[in-house]
Amino acid sequence: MRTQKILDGIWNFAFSEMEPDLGKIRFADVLSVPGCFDVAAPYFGRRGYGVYRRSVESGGLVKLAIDGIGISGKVFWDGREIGELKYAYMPEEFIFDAGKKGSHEIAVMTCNLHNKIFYPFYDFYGYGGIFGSVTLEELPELFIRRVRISTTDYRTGSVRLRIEASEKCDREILLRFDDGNPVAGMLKQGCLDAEFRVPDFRLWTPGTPNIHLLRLTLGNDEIVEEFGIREVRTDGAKLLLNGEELRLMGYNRHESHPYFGAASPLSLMTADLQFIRAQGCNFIRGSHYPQRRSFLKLCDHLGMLVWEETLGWDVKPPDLLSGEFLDQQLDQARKLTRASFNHPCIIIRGFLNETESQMPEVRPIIKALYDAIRAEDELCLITFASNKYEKDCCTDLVDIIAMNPYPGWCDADWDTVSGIQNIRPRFQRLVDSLPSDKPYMISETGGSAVYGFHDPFRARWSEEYQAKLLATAASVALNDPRYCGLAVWQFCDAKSYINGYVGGRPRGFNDKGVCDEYRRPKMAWAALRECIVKSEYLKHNGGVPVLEETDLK
Ligand code: ADA
Repeated sequence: MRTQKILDGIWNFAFSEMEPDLGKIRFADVLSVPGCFDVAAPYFGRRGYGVYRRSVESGGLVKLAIDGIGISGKVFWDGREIGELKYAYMPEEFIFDAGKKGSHEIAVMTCNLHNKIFYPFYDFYGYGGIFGSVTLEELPELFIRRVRISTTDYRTGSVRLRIEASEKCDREILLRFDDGNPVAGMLKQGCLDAEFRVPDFRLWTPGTPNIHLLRLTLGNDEIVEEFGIREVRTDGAKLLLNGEELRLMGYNRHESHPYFGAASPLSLMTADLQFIRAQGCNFIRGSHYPQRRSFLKLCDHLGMLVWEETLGWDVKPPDLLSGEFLDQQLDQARKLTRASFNHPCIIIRGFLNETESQMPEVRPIIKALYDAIRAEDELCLITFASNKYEKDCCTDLVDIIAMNPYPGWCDADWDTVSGIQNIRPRFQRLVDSLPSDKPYMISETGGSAVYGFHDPFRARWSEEYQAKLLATAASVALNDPRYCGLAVWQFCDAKSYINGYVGGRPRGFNDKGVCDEYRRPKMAWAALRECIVKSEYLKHNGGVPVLEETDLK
């Protein structure tokens, strides 16, 4: 087996408002990795360059993996730049010659200044730092570069394996599923593309998230990859998991916490997902960026279905229509598909949240992004979340139609006390106007509530108003077969911009969380649970058990 060094821990740290010269930095401080430097004193809220450094014993050919940074960065080995981290949140890997065995210095220069990938107007905070684990593997000269595992027939447990070695060699490779006997395969020109039947296979579903292991041995290299056997596809307006109707219910979730920023520890992610699952939910939309490897692994093991997407939020022309913007979106789409290919939890890949999909000029962009993901993964479902509703001219280009309607909140007139009566008719008009030959889901809906603010007349921003709004929306979407899913906006309040935002961001937070930023449930939590327990969705949720209320106490 390859040995993997986990480099998480205490690193030297230096902050500078201007881009520093690495050779001249005085590392006067220390911070933790993973961690966001701008969540606590003395760097709270500051924007600039946060440089992390530590020493590591290693050498020879190595693979360095970083599970997400913010907002951008560069990686250095003994002062030499070995790679760029262009995209916030994106897991990245670098293979390079680390020199002679011995002590070396690794530095990660992060920068939390906004740029033309993460614009300052995005409705979520742009944290700085190293969000996920940093790991280093020493590689033999001939190594397994990549393995893709996809289910070709869930009824027989057949999988397609595509293996790439580091050299174009013709060599034997040993494959072993779980504790079974090793089977020999042949690499031709460094590649193998073949179908295998997994012995004693068990299907992956949200209720039974069975994980299989594939051990690959090539010369001195050996890796173990996890995978699940499951098929997700559409049939007319239905979504199918292993041939059975699947409906989705869950939340949009930001990586956000007052003390951790976007570097949530695994224990926090686990607590979030367990809580969401206990409500009977089976789905997370990882809004609005690529998801950490550790998060996806957790979802694989917990049986949580995931939509992940490129970073890009309401970018408008002229930037949207510039070739440069499309190139970076395509690059992100390919990278995220490659990074998460083997995770059974991923069912949907997306891009460009709330883009200008009413403009004919945007069609080629959507088509190009769809094709880029499809070229990497022939099976996943592909879409984007639209807020152009009846005016959207791109619904024919995707596999699932996904819309973000906000009746009851964003449709307020100056003199309306409540907009709740608008929800049912608005949902109905929208669903009637959409093509009925494809599955349709609500990828966002919601309203704000300030935790602890109560009002007997259900004033806007009260917990009562939000609870009523979400219960009304959920009772429609969870009981009408025309909806294959509902992702509530959002799981918990998430930091946005301190100086406010046109839609109203009191406290500097997007307050549409069903929990506050410390995960304390608002009234909407129980209201949604009640809807879920009574809904049609429960018959099609892939077997997720809803905990009794007594188990939640
Ligand atoms: C949009 C957007 C979300 C959030 C939401 C809101 O739908 O996709 O990121 O900003 O609006 O709270 O207004």
